[in-house]
Amino acid sequence: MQTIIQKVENQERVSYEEALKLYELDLFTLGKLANNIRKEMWGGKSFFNINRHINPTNICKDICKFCAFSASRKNPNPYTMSHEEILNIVGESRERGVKEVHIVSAHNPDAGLKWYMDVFSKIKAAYPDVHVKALTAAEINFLAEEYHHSYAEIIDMMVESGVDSMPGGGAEIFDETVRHVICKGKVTSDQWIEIHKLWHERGRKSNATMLFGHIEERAHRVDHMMRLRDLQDITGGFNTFIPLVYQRDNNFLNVKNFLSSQEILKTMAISRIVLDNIPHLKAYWVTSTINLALVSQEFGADDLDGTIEREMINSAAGANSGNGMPLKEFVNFIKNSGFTPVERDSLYHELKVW
Ligand code: V47
Repeated sequence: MQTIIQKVENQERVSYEEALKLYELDLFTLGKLANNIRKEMWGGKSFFNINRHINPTNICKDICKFCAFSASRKNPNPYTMSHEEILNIVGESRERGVKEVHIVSAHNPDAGLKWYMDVFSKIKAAYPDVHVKALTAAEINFLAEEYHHSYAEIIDMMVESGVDSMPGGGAEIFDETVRHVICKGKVTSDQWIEIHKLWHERGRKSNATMLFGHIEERAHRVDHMMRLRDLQDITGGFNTFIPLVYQRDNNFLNVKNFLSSQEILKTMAISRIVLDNIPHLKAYWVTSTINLALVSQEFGADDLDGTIEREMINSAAGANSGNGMPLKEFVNFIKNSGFTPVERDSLYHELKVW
């Protein structure tokens, strides 16, 4: 173990086996290693943005067992927003200072490709200064299959319609055996990687998530990180890694054991150590709770996402995020935990130190 610790301290890259072994370290030694990396990269800054999540439809042709958002017998309230509704939300949010809209939908076969794409050009025409982060690799795969296009063609349409960056959703856990159980039939791991690669090749940025704390094992998490690190070596297109803690309510995945805070913090710390080529690590307060997100700042995380305003995917599964977080409260949380809140834009340009 001492050799691995030495390697991390010398900022040498750790292997899959070494990363897995790091889980055996006590939490505080591991945290210190990750915190040193975080401090070297970002000092005491904690980044956030003023953003708004919009989830325009919950009608989905896929059946992911962990999902409580899509309309099903556990959530029998199907909806699809009109473009007018979405534009009104963007306009009102912008008035309140929102600079990014994060738009993610279910895979709705009745909506049409035009419904998915045209809303972005309408947003850009009305509010050119609002950053549009939209369409996960899972949605892109759905649109390509449903409407018989290549990924490259869908990505062309996104660029033409004004999508600025891609969110990291749909990655779940790359290991194929776990994926088969939790989200059979959805975008495969290789497809997810291929889509992000194509997006990066256009000079665009994206994020990468990992859904953990369900039926996966530590080895699957490390494997997930390794596959992302390999792609990032080639493209350099990921801005942020976002570990999403599994939420248990209203879904069809029968998980009995939930992660301890210690295991969540260890996973944050190991991801900071392994993903030496991804600049930011996001503690997504929606799924970790704000308390643990604040603690995560000392375990490698330098980004707390944002104010969000409204969130429907994770809150459907039990997260306390339905109404976002007031800006003042958010900023004070960061300050009171000893860090400097730095408002950023979607591409991590610093806008204001609060
Ligand atoms: O892909 C679904 C996850 C994701 C559950 O890119 C669940 O900046 C926990 O990707 N428990 C969507 N998670 C959210 C997402 C995201 C969030 C914040 C920032 C960014 C970014 C991306 O939510 C899905 C899925 O992995 N999810 N159900 C659940 N029960």
